[in-house]
Parts: sequence; C-alpha cells; structure tokens
Amino acid sequence: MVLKLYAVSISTCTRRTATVFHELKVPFELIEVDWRNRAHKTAEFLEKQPFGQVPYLDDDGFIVYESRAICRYVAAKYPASGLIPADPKANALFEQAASVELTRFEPTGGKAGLAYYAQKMQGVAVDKAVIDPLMPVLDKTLEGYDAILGKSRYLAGDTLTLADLFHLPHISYVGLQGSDVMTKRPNVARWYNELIGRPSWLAYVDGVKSTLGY
Ligand SMILES: N[C@@H](CCC(=O)N[C@@H](CS)C(=O)NCC(=O)O)C(=O)O
Repeated sequence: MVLKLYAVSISTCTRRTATVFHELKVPFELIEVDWRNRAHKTAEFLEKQPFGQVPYLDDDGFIVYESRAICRYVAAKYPASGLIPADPKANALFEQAASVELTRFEPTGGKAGLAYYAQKMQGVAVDKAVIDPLMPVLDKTLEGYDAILGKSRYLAGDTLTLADLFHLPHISYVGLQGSDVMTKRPNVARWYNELIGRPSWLAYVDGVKSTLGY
C-alpha cells in the first residue's frame, strides 16, 4: 500500500518529508489538508496528530507525525540508503549532526527561514524584533558548521545523511532577505549549494505533489 502523507503542499515540514521520500525513491500520495478551513484543528485530525499540525503519515494504518520522525521511519525501512548509518560510530556522528540541526540550526536559521518564507508565500509580516536577534546567533553557529564542513563533505562524514537533508526546507529561505549568511563561508557555501541543487529538493519547488513513480 502506498504511503499516504496528510499534509499541505506548500508547507515546509511537508517538503522536508517529501524530499526524503524522493531521495529514497519511495512513492507517496499527498492528501491535501484544507488548512484554510482549519481541517487540521478538527477532532478527526487531532485524533491522528494531537497538536493540530501537518504533516502526518499513514502507512497502511500505522500513523506517525513529526516531519523528522516520518523521515527516520521511512529511511529505516530502506537501510541500504545509508541516510541513517548503521555502524555505531557512523550512527553516533549522524545523531550528533541531527542534534545540531534540531537544537542549533532550527531555533535560529529555521525560525528565520520560516518567517521569510511565510512572508513570501502568504504575505505574513516578518516580526523584525523577533527575527533580527536570530541572525547573529545563526552566523556564529555557521562558523562551527564551516569548521565541520572543512573536514568532511557532509555534516556526519563524507556520506549524505538525514541530518543534512533535515536542513532543507528552512535553510533555503534564510537568504530571502538578501542575507549572505549561507554563502559567505566557503565550506558552508559548497554544502548549501549542493543541498539546494538536489533534484529531490527542486522537484517540489512549486509545492509537494503525489509521486507514484520516479
Ligand atoms: N515539529 C513539527 C512541526 C509541524 C509544523 O510546524 N507544521 C506547520 C506547517 S510546516 C503547521 O501545521 N502549521 C499550522 C498550524 O500550526 O496551525 C514537524 O516537524 O512536523
């Protein structure tokens, strides 16, 4: 049975999951949630996703939400992909990088990227009082990224993992206000340009759509 992703095609978390499915060449059906009519706040939806947010995945009746958890679940079904390394040391380095993304990048670059994207897509005003203090913190964080990426091609070594892919979507929107934070350091710029050029990312530039064949 094909995976069913209950989601909003233009949502950034939805793109995170779809990009990983695309990397894995996993077919999926997108079931568009009518969020303008608040379908994600109904009792029926909350039964599946108790926080009233998209996306959630239905794999033949097995429900999982949280975009990163969805990606981990599907990647775990395809261990040969290497997106979650199995070797204990490689796995530890993957978990290290995944933790860096969640605890260092997401609260700064993720928050800023999402705000700029919401402005671009939906005309939602960016609260500069919230966003402006984030950029220097992100800049400092990316100093660390540049050091890591000076020693290896990707964040957890020389092989692409979910930890890199998790940065898409939000990383691609950080520069929307003209910031050069992603491109001013050579190693970060190389990594960033490779990520935003991946076919799995470019496939859904206009929104995620059901993908039954690759
Ligand atoms: N940590 C969650 C975040 C989910 C999330 O923020 N979803 C957004 C779209 S990207 C949403 O549903 N927003 C509508 C709302 O919160 O009402 C995940 O990664 O899945």
